[in-house]
Amino acid sequence: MTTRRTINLFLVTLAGLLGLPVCLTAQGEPVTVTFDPLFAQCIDDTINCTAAVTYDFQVGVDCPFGQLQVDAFLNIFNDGSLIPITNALSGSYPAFSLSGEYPPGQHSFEVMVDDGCGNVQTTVLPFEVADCAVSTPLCVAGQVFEIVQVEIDEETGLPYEVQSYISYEDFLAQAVQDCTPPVSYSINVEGEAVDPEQDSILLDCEHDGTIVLELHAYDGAGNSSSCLTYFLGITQGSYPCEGNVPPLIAGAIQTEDGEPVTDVMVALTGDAAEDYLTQSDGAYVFNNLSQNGNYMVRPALNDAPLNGVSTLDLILISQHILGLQPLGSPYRRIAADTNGSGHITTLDIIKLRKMILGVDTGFGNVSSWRFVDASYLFPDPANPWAEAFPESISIQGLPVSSMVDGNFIAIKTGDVNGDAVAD
Ligand SMILES: [Ca+2]
Ligand SMILES: [Ca+2]
Ligand SMILES: [Ca+2]
Repeated sequence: MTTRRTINLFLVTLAGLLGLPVCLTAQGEPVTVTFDPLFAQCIDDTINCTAAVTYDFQVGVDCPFGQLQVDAFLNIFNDGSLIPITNALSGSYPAFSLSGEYPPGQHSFEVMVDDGCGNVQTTVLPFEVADCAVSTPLCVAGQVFEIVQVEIDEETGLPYEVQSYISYEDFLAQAVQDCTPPVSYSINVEGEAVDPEQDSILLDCEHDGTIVLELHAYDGAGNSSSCLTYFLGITQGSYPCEGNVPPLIAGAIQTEDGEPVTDVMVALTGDAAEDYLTQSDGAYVFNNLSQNGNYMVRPALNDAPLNGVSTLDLILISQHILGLQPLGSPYRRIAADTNGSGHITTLDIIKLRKMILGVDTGFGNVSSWRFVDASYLFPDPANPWAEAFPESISIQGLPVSSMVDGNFIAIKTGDVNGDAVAD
């Protein structure tokens, strides 16, 4: 090559001396740029969501005394704008490298090599940065779930059994961060098919004891990862899971306005004796009873006789007695009978006034709360004493059905406008 270069210089010089036109065209062989195409580079900085890219290429020139010039440009997202990236270029003839941190997408470098002898070569080095992974989710383990839970229907006041769901949210300690959101999740019992759409599991009697679960996380780039967890399923005490479980008696205790009453002592007598104190849901349950057994349920609450009692109640009872504004329901009328005589008279007003004044401290003949079988239909709602209304529920020959409708309407004696506090 040295010889050819010398000859070129000699020919140019000679042409000048002879007065011949000098043709300053490229001398020597064309420039070559060679490289091995890069595979897709995976994000390795999940904070900045970039991949470290190193692109090697080799330059070949046939111009030993020329000033070799190598320029590099970045065509980010292949959008056509060429950004000079001098700092990203390293190496020396003939081996060079381009490097940098780049976001996910299709990009390319452009390398322009000028050998100083008039040979220029522009070469495109395409590359891709990809999101190849999603972080492993962190699972919470060891929770306890009852397979079936008893709830109260708000409209009917009836208790009913519902099957429990578990959600991936019950087991995911914290949301997975990813460079390609959104991250979604699924959950399945270990060994069962993984369905990315399944974000919860309806528990059934098969989920008894320790159940191992897989929680999967998916990023927007189609990657997934998973963690294992487990929960303890409890099927005991649920009818669907225990076909021969003894029947139960259950019910709800609410005011006429549908407010559950707390602290009612519900007494079960008959073939079993048991008490149940209602909580804020006003519900009670007696379990493990005998099929075909005979039982009676009677609620009782005799606290705070002045709860909900005010001079307004005196006025309303007076208006009822005078026929100006009759009390609107059989329950309101029972509430107005403060002396337990079975009708509403001025004696009930006198009794209530004595209590408001503190002369009397209790109703005496009647309890401060009374409870009527919710299924009872008054034959004459204007006269609830037309026949003895049921203040307990009797069950003869308890069937093996899951529930017995043992609901009661609660009445606060003396409170005829329903402002007594039920809980
Ligand atoms: Ca990802
Ligand atoms: Ca009375
Ligand atoms: Ca009242």
